[in-house]
Amino acid sequence: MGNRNKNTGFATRAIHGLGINKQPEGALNPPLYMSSTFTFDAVEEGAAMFAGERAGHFYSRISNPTLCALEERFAALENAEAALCFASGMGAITSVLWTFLGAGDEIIADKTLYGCTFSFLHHGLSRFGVKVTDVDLTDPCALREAISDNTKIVYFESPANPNMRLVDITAISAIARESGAKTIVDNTYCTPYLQQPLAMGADIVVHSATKYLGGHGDLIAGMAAGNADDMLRVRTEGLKDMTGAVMTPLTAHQIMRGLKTLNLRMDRHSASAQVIAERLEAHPQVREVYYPGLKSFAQYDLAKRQMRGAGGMIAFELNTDLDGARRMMNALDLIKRAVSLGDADTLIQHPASMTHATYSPEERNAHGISDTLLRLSVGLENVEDIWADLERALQTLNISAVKPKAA
Ligand code: 3LM
Repeated sequence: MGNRNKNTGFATRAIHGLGINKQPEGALNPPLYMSSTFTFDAVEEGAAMFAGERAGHFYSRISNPTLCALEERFAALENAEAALCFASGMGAITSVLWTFLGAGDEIIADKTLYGCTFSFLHHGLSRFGVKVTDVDLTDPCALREAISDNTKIVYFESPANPNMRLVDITAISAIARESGAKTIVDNTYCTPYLQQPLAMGADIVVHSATKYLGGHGDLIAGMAAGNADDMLRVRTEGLKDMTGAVMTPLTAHQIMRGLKTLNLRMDRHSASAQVIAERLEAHPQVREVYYPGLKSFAQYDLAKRQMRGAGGMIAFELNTDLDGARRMMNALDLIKRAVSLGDADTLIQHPASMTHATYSPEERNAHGISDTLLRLSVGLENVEDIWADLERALQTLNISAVKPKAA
């Protein structure tokens, strides 16, 4: 079978990949190769594989046919030459960064990052002689001023976890490229269905596949995509030798199942989040809503330019203090109090004490992460049921504690 799906639509590629490989026994789905090692017909064959002179699988920390099936399918979705699977999103991020950074190099990162990514940069990489510089990448001029010959990587999330700030991927990638640095984008919040950073000039995308790619809250996984040379280096350096953060074949299989409905789920997450964001914005107990699909969102035009839809994540602040916010969250019933995101189930969490507790209070303040910010991952339940739960919980707020809405 040839490369028959190269010009097909996203949903078709999510289900069939590029249609290059026919499965054994006529199976519809790729088989699960639960094998840590692969046998050689002769020692010379093994030696040639170890020397990189012959293609083939010989140990599942390096490659496995089930993982390769997912890698091929995911590369087709990100429009990348190649992709790689990892044991977790952090496994993807650390394997990629360990590959391309060394002592004396600099990484410029946006000010707002997922808590463990921030921690890896500031409490991990920086201990090994890598200079970590935080720059407000929502302002391309700030990157132009900060970037130097030592800068090897420019790294950001868009939208950023948890406050939804967007970064202009085209503008930032162009500045990084002029200076010889690679741009790496964490595309977890959007998935390749809503945003394609590589097409906008980025070099590598990383994902927590734990979220929308898996989509059902039942696995931990990571993915990366980029050009074939970069992905080969990450496979043989960062992944094989430095982290060993290898995905299991069963997880790869579950993610391929998740991908088959990715576009449907993302459309529904986005449509429901739009309704919830608009109703939150109009609610008297809500002070501020940060959602790229709202006209009031500071970067609404940029969102329209670089995202196909606004996604399922909303950040918001209530017209009350932290105790009031906790009371509201504890009153929720259908909506579950949990970290993670992108599941069929709607989840709510408090970044300052949970996902972003890796920042000190001073750092959160300096990095635009308010202590009263709440984060909602809008799931796939009926939107009226999600809203009914929120509206009821908002009513439990003590009216006398309400502060006037900011002008
Ligand atoms: C969370 N986030 O609730 P894993 N990149 C982004 C992420 O949001 C995450 C990762 C990478 C959350 C996890 S907090 C203890 C729970 C934008 C994870 C890391 O290694 O697959 O968890 O991905 O925001």
